[in-house]
Amino acid sequence: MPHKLFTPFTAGDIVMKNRVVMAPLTRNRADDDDGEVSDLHVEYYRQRAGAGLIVTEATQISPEGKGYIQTPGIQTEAQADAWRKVTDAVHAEGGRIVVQLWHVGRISHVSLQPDGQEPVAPSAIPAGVKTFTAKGFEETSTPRALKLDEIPRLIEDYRQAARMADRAGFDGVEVHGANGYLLDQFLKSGSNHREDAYGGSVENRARLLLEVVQAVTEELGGGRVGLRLSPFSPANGASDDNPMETFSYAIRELNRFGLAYLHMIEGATGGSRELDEGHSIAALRKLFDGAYMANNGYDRDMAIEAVESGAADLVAFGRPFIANPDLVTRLERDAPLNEGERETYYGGGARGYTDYPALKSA
Ligand code: 8OZ
Repeated sequence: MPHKLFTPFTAGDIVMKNRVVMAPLTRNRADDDDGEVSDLHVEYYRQRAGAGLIVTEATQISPEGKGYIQTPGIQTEAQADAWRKVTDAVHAEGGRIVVQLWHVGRISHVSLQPDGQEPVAPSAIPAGVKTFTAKGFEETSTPRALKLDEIPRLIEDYRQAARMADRAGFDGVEVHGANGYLLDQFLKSGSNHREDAYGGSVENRARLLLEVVQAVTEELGGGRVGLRLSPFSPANGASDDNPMETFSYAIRELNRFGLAYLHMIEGATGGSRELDEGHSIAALRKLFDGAYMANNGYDRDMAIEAVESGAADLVAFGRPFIANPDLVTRLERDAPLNEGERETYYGGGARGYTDYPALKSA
């Protein structure tokens, strides 16, 4: 009997050949001017199509949603048509792929924004973290607070991105609601000091997320939409006075959209899985009616156990997929894993991207 981790699973409308997911990984290799992906991306994702599902690197829904150099976009037809080559390659290998829809909010720098403007955020509070710009690693810029009458246009940007995702041939989208970017900035009290309908109470702080999910599910159907959250992660300056309350409310409300899955970063992003007293991923998961995708520091044994016990339906692996294009085969055979080279994680070309070896065929 194969481990359940290696058996098929259907999340909403997305039929996967196994339950190992390639987590979204920012790699900074898109064209910095037009935000288009290239043949290099086609090869990178094709090599990783053994995953049950690939979630692409975070991909901005608009120019103002960009916060790092050389990240791709999914707003224009040209960007969608460039992604089409990626989705065709993954599908030809029997894989499935969704695009992660991203707006960075305050995690940006004026040099990355249209006309050198300030980044936008729920409130004009700097994140106090760094981003990669043309000059290297720079402090993020102080943002300006979005005006109330700008919010409908922002939601339309998500809707347009969902349309372009469909045009590009993606199986669906994952809304990026995690890691201190725009939607997480609205959700969490530390970054949202608004006094209108989008700030203050939990209901108000969750409003933008729910309106974005509504727009995207109207375009694609709930069964083609996933969502990533990081309730307890301090990534990019995120903080909330009462994350159990905030996320219990948001997750209960999300049930009405019939989403394909909920993807949770179970702890500090890329770091500790330990939670504060009273914080519980299992308790939040229990509130969600759909498929549950676990992430953060899983190894083979943890993933097998999580799926076997029912703690998770799907497990997303991030860093191991950088250096192991055939990660699923390696996990199935309990084969050794390649080590990734940090210097080539962010930016560069084929080196450290498409040149990691697969296992030699038997
Ligand atoms: C690492 C570097 C830049 C961006 C995230 C999109 O944390 C990211 C990201 C990660 O979700």
